[in-house]
Amino acid sequence: MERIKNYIDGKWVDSKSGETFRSNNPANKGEVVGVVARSGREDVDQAAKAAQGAYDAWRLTPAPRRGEILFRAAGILLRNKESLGRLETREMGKILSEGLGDVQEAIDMGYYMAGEGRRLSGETVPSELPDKDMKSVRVPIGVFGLITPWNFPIAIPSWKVFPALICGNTVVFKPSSDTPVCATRFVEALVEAGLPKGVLNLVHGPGGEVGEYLASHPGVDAVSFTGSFDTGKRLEGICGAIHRMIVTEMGGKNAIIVMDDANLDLAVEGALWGGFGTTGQRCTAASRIVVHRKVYRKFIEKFKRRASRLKLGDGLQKGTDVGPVINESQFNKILREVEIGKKEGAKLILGGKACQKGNCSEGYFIEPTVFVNVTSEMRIAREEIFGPVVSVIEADNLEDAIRIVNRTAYGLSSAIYTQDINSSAVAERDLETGIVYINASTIGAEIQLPFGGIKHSGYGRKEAGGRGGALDTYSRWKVIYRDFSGRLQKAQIDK
Ligand code: UN1
Repeated sequence: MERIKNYIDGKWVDSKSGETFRSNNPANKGEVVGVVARSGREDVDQAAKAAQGAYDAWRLTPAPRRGEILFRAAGILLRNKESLGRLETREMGKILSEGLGDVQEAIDMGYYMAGEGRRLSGETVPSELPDKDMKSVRVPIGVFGLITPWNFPIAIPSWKVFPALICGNTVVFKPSSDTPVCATRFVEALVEAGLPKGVLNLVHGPGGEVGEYLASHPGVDAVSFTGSFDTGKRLEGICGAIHRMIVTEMGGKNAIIVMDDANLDLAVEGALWGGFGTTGQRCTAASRIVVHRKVYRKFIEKFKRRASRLKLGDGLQKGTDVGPVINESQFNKILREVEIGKKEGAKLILGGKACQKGNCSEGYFIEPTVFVNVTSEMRIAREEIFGPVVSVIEADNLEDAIRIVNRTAYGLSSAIYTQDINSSAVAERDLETGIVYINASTIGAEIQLPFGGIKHSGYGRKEAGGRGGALDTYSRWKVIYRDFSGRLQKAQIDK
């Protein structure tokens, strides 16, 4: 059991109140992974003050130098990859290969953003007047409040912290209370890499208190949040009222379309990976499979057969396909949603229950669950469940399938399995989601491109990578005109 502290102004400290909370292993409730500082307002005040104090020196540090620190941090994460991956499995529950993948994403993000330190380019364009030049430069925004979820406990912090830092911002980072140890290990890598004090501050604590206070704090200039729609919308309201920039990345009700000409075995594999990978706890999870009526029965038969063979258990054990869900409240919520699905008339063909057999008896395990004969009006087809529950919906044709996919409040990710190039082109154009996959599942976005959705899935700019993701979110444009003619020149008028 480990004592996990805040990191404020270059020091590891307990919370002012001295209170703590526990982070437990969801596969084995009795195992405490860390005893963690439970912060309150005073701790956030101190962290914001430290971030403000460090801002000028960091903003004026040449970006390539900032990049060198990120590069070293990525190397440290790489060195510790195995132990970090195992920690992810213990603290969050995802199976080891996925834990290692999560760490790899953070390593990739670190190297990628380190390189951006030498490329934070803007534009220089000619002036319409003689002896005058003009350019746009990327400048930092100030102190960023970063709030991250538990489902990608190292990767998502890396999507936010690395770009915020390379652009010259300083940070107050509030990770999920379900995965504070992973977040701390991530911060430790940056500390070991030589990040100056005050540039990155870590504050643990409950979202309702610490996160909301951070988002509204006068010492913070901008906020980036990933988590549920309800919380994100509340934070958008708080920030909107005080004229503060906020980026939110929220839920999804993502769907895979399976056309009658699809490679059906490939589509089944995609649906399994998208629906039950990470125990369905990805905002990109494929919680709906919309199947052409000509292959509906055949798909269900194959999908059920494959899903029923998935092995549930502790993700550290070899051969486990699906780990536990994160905590008791999610466990109860998912089972409630399953009951609602049954009452609404959807047909449950697999799972639907907690699993308490064998090595599942000590954790929050829910059997991979499949509903068929689902219609888009049903709650299970509309609400994000964030667990191992997949709804199969029948469609008449491509247009009908696209209509069904678009008929939710969310718009993060979608996919189509088809061999027809024209069908894929129509889907690519008409699916109302931030990300579209062709012949691949709805999960597994890469960091070199922006990540994020539309409608209830996100607000503001995109996340993660690509210029439109990382850099545009964490910097703003400043435009400079320089007149060296020595006389008054008037644009538009002196032409
Ligand atoms: C999330 O669930 O919040 O595309 C992010 C994916 C992952 C990221 C998911 N790379 O599924």
